[in-house]
Amino acid sequence: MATNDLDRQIAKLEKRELITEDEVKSLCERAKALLQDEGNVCYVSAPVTICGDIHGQHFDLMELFEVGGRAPFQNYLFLGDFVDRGYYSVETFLLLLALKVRYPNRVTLLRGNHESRSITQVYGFYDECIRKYGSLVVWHACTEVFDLLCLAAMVDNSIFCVHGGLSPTVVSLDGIKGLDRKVEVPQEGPMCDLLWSDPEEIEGWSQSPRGAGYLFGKDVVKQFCEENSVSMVCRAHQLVMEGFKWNFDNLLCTVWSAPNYCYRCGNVAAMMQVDENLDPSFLIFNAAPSELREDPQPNNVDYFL
Ligand SMILES: [Mn+2]
Repeated sequence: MATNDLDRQIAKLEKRELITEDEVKSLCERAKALLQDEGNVCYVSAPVTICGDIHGQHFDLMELFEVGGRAPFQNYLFLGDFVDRGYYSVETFLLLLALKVRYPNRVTLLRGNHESRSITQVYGFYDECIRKYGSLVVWHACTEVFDLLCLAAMVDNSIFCVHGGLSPTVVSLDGIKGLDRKVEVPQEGPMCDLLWSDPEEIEGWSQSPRGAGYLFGKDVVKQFCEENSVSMVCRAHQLVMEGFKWNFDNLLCTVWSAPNYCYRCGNVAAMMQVDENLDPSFLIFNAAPSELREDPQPNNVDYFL
């Protein structure tokens, strides 16, 4: 696939125009070849803009790029949950994937708990693929890419980034690097925990109300940071009304990048900009203005409910 083909596909996907099934297949093959060689923990250099959940809100992803700047002029690290819930999971994931393939050193995509066969069959992406392409070819191609997405990232060997949180069974970076990630997200175990866990004001570990992953306290994060020479943990996975939230005396930050989540939560969204000195600052953004969007009405879409 030539670069100008890729640029043309990016231009279409930015306008929420679908690319052909054959184009999706070859884009996914190229992405798989690229991701195949990555480790479970990928290494990213600052400056970089870190983004949380997107969930198929394509108009708002374009607003994110409007506010945060475009790749390749800005480096981006997305913490997963590209699909499900919103109306444009297909266009959202394919756009981010095309940007990854076009600018591999500028764009990093981590796996979220929604980048999974079982979850997408319940929360929208599977149905959207059938509705928009009339078959499961695109869903199959995308889920094969999901299996290769990195589990975590380190920014300048200092900031540990992951979709959900930590795992009680893998408490070192080397342990995470040793996992077999190239599988469907398991229902339990360390890989599941990294994608599903949440911080909480507790000591140690506790069962998660989500039914997957764990809740973990400040002592857990403190120990993880000390033993792995990590300065802080940056993660997504939980809606935050203000777009970002610090926990545990600034040892952990949650970043959320889907404004007015599910088109009704009323929250703002954020990106964390990490500069050359590893100092974080936040860009806050709102949902794309309603006069610019043509989202279906929530009440008319069955899968949304
Ligand atoms: Mn999530």
